[in-house]
Amino acid sequence: MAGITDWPWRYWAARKPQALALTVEAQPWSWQRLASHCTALAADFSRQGVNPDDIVALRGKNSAAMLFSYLALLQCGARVLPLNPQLPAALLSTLLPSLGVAHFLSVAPSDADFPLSCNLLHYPDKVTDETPPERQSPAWQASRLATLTLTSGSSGLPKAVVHAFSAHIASAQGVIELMAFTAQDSWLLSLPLFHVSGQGIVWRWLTAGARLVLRSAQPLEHALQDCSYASLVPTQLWRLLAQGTLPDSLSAVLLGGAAIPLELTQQAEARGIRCWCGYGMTEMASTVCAKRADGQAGVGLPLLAREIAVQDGEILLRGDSMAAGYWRDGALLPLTDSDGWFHTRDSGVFQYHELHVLGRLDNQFFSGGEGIQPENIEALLLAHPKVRQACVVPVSDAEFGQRPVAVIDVSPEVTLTAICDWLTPQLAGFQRPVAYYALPTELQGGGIKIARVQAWAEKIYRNG
Ligand code: 4YB
Repeated sequence: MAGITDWPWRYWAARKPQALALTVEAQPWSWQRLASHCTALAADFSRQGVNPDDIVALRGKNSAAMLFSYLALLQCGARVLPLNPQLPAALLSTLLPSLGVAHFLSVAPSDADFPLSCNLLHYPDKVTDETPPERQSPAWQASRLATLTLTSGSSGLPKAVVHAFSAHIASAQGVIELMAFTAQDSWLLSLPLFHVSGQGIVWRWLTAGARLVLRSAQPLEHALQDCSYASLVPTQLWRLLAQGTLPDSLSAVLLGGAAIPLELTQQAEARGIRCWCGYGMTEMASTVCAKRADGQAGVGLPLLAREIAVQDGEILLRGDSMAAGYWRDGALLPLTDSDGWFHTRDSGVFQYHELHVLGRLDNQFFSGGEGIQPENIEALLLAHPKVRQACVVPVSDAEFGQRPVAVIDVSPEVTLTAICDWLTPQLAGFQRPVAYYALPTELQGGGIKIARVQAWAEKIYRNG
């Protein structure tokens, strides 16, 4: 694999100008066209006042305009903070000033064409009559801080995780090697750019000089046409399998973001899809451990340039893909201990020569004085052939303190009552969920996140 020595789109444009870099809907883009487009857009951003090291919030769903803005802002030397368009205005009004955001760019879903100019809002309102001088792109430097990616904590404001280009590339190299992703392959941008899983796809594409496929407005099975690789959260793959709509071109799927049911990878492998089970997180720029699905629970071993330790049942990580820190009040806060380890708060164990992720250390709760580890109940639920995803969370209860409820995604041919009848005899009284809810779609993007499911379940349970 080549060492990238320029902005990656320019690096590939210099080496294979006419090769296909991108497919947007049905439109092909060569590396040359992509590089010229990014360079023109970067010049426009810089005319509008974007300076090296400025933090630029980039809000939007995946689209060509989002991708081009992401690349062009990086080429200006700015640090890009991709934002989920669903984040409420009240949260942004606290978060953005605390991060020192200089400019805000909101990309509307209708920006389907490829604008050479996007209007930035300056933040806080920087009123100026002067047109800033146009600057040359700064030189590519792998050690430069490139992106801020939000990750939700268990409480408070989301944390902004800062990655240098070198971390994204180190992350990409491990996955490219493991999954044998080559310049002849294509990866669908199947997960959002505002999540580390979407940026992981972009950096694998740029590092390998392969082809990226962007088909934002289509159902997944259409978007996947003529793609060889995709990153999926378990629900997306369950749906494709249930609909029987897996395209022939799809040969490899990287799964992650949440526990991956064995039944899922077994079904997909039986249909000719090679599946990799991954364990990753924002702080490590996506995948840390992964393995080809082999019918055994577990997420394999650390990829190239990552290390794992398990200390007192907690998974610790370090390696070249690690973030430079969290961004707070204009400075980087370290995220490691004095030995350079990041403490994940995930509980894990090395068993049969691979890592097993057991759940979040902080998920244990108490009901009437009895300790409940939700993952134990989830594992039973996932053993039911019709349960695709399961999440057990506590809701507050006057008598018991907290009680478990089950939020599950099941195949349509089975009812929640049937699941309850099946599960109840397998559990001690205090472990039995007091309610069963269908997992709503809004909680399924990017891997199920417990804090969000818990807040949702608490509200539904309260309202009867
Ligand atoms: C897990 C878990 C697992 C994460 N078992 N808990 O490119 C990829 O690696 C990818 C491909 C497909 C789908 C998602 C991805 C990701 O990047 C996911 C990264 C992610 O979820 N980051 S996060 O910061 O939002 O959440 C991290 C947490 O998610 C971890 O600390 C775990 O608790 C959980 N998780 N993979 C069980 N295989």
